[in-house]
Amino acid sequence: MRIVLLLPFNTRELPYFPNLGLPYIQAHIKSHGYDDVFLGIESLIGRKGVSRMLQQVKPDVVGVTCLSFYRHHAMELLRLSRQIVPQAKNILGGVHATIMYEQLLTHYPDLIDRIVLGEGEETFLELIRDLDQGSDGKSVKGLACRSNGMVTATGQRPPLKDLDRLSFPRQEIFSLPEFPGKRLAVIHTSRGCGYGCYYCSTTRFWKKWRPRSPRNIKEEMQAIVNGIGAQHIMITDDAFTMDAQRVKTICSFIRDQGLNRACSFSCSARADKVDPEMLQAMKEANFK
Ligand code: B12
Ligand code: SF4
Repeated sequence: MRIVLLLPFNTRELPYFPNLGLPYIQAHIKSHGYDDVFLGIESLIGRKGVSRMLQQVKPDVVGVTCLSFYRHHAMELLRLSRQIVPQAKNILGGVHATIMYEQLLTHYPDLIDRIVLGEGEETFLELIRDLDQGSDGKSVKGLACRSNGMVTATGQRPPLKDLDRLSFPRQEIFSLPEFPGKRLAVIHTSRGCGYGCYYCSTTRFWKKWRPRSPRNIKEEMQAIVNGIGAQHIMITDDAFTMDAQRVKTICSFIRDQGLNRACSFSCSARADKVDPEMLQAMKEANFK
């Protein structure tokens, strides 16, 4: 089974700053025995690079990620996939695809074969296994598709219970020569958020706040600093500071391991979820 995963071009996204969704999907299916998984970042390789990748790999499955602001680019990549590898199954995932699945399957019936709803690792793996065994994958939990001309969905899969079990996403893609300053890495230490602001998709998409353990985060940070020599790690959680004790534990191991001398860190936080003691610990751990 050969799989190409594509991150569409997005003029507002800098090429050295790709999001972690597809690297997580790639790492997960690779760790389950699917080795031929190729990641294409359109902002880096261009439309021509994507075409070349599809021609060379001749994938059985093309997966595209879709946020609202680059949804048109996502559809263009699905169209390109149809032209170059018409036999490949076109799979869409991501926040926009999850929330707007009915509209997308109604408007683009010829381009989209399946939409993976919500957290993608397990659903995509099951779908790939199903397709690999010659089945149509339509009954896999966590999917939407068209059946007999109607849009149908198998419902969202329950969120993963233990994020420590996920393989670390490949980080080499972030240490690209194009990056003009520090060598950057991106890490996600928790999923979801304990709040439910009405304008935000996070709680609907990720459900409750689910942290990884400090030990698991330490392993990934060490691998990032030692492996690619990252000089800055951006923590991209929605709600990194949800648990003050956990933040302090993370800051302690960053200091104890000397990671703060090799590397600086940054994160986002709700203004009401920080306190002076936490900020002091973060300063000592070289958060900028
Ligand atoms: C970090 C972040 C940023 C960072 C960096 C982005 C980056 N390159 O990592 C910064 C601060 C730059 C940023 C900026 C913006 N962001 Co932002 N950002 C996030 C945040 C908090 C985390 C992204 C992430 O790494 N997620 C973790 C990965 C693992 O999740 P994932 O990508 O969704 O992938 C999983 C599933 O979706 C699924 N999946 C995804 N794709 C695919 C594809 C296939 C084939 C399959 C099977 C599965 C699958 O499986 C993956 C693993 O489970 C998200 C919220 C969130 N929690 O996702 C908002 C979010 C993506 N941002 C959002 C927005 C609106 C923006 C801005 C437009 C804000 C603005 N007005 O300027 C800008 C535009 C940025 C740009 N790219 O040009 C919205 C998008 C909403 C939407 N309707 O699409 C989100 C969802 C926030 C929200 N809750 O509303 N952002
Ligand atoms: S606190 Fe932030 S991440 Fe959480 S629901 Fe509100 S806006 Fe979304």
